[in-house]
Amino acid sequence: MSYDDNNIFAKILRGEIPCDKIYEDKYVLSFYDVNPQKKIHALIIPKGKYVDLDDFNENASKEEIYGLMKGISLVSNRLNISSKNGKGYRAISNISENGGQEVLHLHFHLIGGEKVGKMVEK
Ligand code: DGP
Repeated sequence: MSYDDNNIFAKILRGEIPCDKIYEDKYVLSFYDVNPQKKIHALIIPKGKYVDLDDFNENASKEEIYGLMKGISLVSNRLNISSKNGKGYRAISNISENGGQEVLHLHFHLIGGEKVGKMVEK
């Protein structure tokens, strides 16, 4: 699937739609999910135009991949949910139709602040 510049996260990246920002650097933007599933529900997205994790791993530079992976732990530390300074969290990336992806710009959900519960529905 090709990248659609009109997806909601592209609009957030361009500043056309506001977000509750947690962290930003050259490679990533992190903000709170508009529809939190647990006490803490953050999103982290790469600044580059990637539809999903497969697209990212295939086409992103090493720096972008490193930046996103590092960014996840940076944000978890900032939110005090990491295994080091909190009680842990779940990092999820939904991919395409069977994964239940709604917004077609790669993102990881960082969910924590309390027990997250069952990993998947049966
Ligand atoms: P997914 O199903 O993995 O594509 O999750 C998309 C998430 O994005 C969903 O949890 C709700 C969140 N979301 C959708 N629109 C907005 C928005 O405009 N702002 C913020 N902060 N989150 C949004």
